[in-house]
Amino acid sequence: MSPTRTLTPYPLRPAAAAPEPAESRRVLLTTGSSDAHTWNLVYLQLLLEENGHSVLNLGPCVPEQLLVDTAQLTRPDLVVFSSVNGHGHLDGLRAARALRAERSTGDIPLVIGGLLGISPEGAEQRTAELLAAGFDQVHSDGTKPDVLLSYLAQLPATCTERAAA
Ligand code: B12
Repeated sequence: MSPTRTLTPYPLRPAAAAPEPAESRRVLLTTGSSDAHTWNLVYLQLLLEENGHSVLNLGPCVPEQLLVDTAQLTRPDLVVFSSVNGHGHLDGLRAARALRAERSTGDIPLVIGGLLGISPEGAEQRTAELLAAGFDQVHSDGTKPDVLLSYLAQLPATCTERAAA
């Protein structure tokens, strides 16, 4: 007869002290109109939400007009543009120009990161052009997305009445 097995539950650890909730900001998350990658968006959404922010994720291949219309409707505290297919430079220029051309979206903080080009060559020029088009921050290829958390922490909330974008 086989010996009786007793199931021992995992020893319960004392609950870790809950981290201080970050002051919630409303983030509009987008990618370029040519960019079909989605896991970058899922990752960024989870990272931001787990740190207390609300995220409206527009998904892949976002036309510039959809981005502008959504930004007008929801007035986010920050627009995060994520590029992976290497055309972030070109897509990002169009998106920034479209947002900056409208009075109602012209002042919304806007950052871009991920993979902005298809080669390291020309990175400095790409950054300069993206800044000139209206991005407030341009994160070079390989920058960890955690930088968004410190940026969000210093941004004023534009809308305190709604919890989500
Ligand atoms: C899965 C994948 C696909 C899938 C996507 C499926 C899906 N539903 O997402 C499919 C098969 C559809 C695909 C298609 C293509 N792909 Co693809 N794909 C990949 C792959 C293998 C993984 C990407 C991924 O999901 N990573 C996981 C996420 C979580 O990580 P991430 O994308 O790196 O994002 C991180 C950072 O970039 C950063 N980050 C992202 N955004 C931001 C924003 C800010 C502000 C900051 C600070 C940081 C940040 O943080 C994220 C989390 O750490 C990569 C190669 C690789 N191993 O990375 C190629 C890769 C991205 N693909 C590539 C290419 C070229 C393509 C195609 C053009 C291929 C083709 N000729 O058709 C097409 C794109 C079509 C299009 N219109 O966009 C190239 C891009 C080259 C470049 N940028 O220089 C890569 C790098 C492969 C390669 N080595 O050549 N792809």
